[in-house]
Amino acid sequence: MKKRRILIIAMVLLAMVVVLLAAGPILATLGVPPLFCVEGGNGHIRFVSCESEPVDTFEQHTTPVPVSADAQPTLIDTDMAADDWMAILYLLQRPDVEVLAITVTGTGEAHCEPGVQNALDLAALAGRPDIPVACGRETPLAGDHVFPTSWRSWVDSLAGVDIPSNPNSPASQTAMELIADAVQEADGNLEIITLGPLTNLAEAFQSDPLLADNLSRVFIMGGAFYVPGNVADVPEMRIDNSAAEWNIYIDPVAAQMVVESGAPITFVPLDACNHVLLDEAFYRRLGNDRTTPAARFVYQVLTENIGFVQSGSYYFWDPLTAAVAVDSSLASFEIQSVIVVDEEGANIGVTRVNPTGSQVQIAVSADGDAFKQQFLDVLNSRTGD
Ligand SMILES: [Ca+2]
Repeated sequence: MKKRRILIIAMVLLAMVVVLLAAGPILATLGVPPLFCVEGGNGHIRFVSCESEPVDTFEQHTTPVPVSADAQPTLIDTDMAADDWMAILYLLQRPDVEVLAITVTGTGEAHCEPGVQNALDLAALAGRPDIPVACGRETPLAGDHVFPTSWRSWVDSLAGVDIPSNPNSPASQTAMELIADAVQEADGNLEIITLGPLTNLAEAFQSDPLLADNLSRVFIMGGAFYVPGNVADVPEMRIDNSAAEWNIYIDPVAAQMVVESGAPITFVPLDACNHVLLDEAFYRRLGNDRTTPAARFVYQVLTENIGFVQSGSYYFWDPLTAAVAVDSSLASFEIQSVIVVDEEGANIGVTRVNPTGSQVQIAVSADGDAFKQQFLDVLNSRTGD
């Protein structure tokens, strides 16, 4: 009798296992994850928890990014780091942006000579080998702040990624002269997008203060208004300043000069950039969606820098700034009076809201998902009406 009861219980348990195994695939077709998975074989079957494959939350996109029929005259002022490369390619891939010139700031991450050559080569990669490129001065207007040496040599080498060389030479003008020429050419409708320290722009405004009055807008990747800065994040630099952001910190005198120039200014500071993480999910997504030389180049660069991608501290600083310049729906803004602390001391390079300052627009947050979709679409030339 007892044996029979045990046999019945064993049969019931077996039936339950069979039902669960059969139910798994049926439930999976309905999108319900299984409770457990079966591993092994040859008499060594065991039940384990199911490790799900990483699933990207973004769907492949086929609707082209709408673009305006009128191309916006634009000058890119860049310090030619990896996120600058992405921003430049994004802008060059947009038919509604007309890049008149690229000026390289010699006080930024890249040194002048490799920075200019890399900018020329990227322009050629995007089908615009003719864009004039020139570098500016290699020391800040005041002080001696510099980017870490290891960062500089990595970006000078274009992350070790080979792209075809642009046969064109650098422009015969200086960066300052290219800025002045572009202001004149655009006749009051030039946008300048700055992606590095503000040395070039300050020098141009110093040489001709009227330039600032003839700009449609300056978009600045820089500053940190309500969030911590990022210069203290590099241990080997031992910078005791938790509030300054790199681009402003390198040349605070130049930054303050630009802020008070009278030009209409939009800051895209860390406040907004912190909303747009460049993470492994995006990297994988780009890996499955790279149909143009620009998209393939960005994937190669991120592959070379995969540790940073996985670190959780890599943001789309410059690409977001470029995208916000074209599409203001990607961010939300405040109008504030601001200053840059440009005197030596613990707070040098800090950007502050201050009633005595100059009125500017500040991007305080950004739509990360919308940006990433648009960035991928534009890199892959999915643009249209
Ligand atoms: Ca930059």
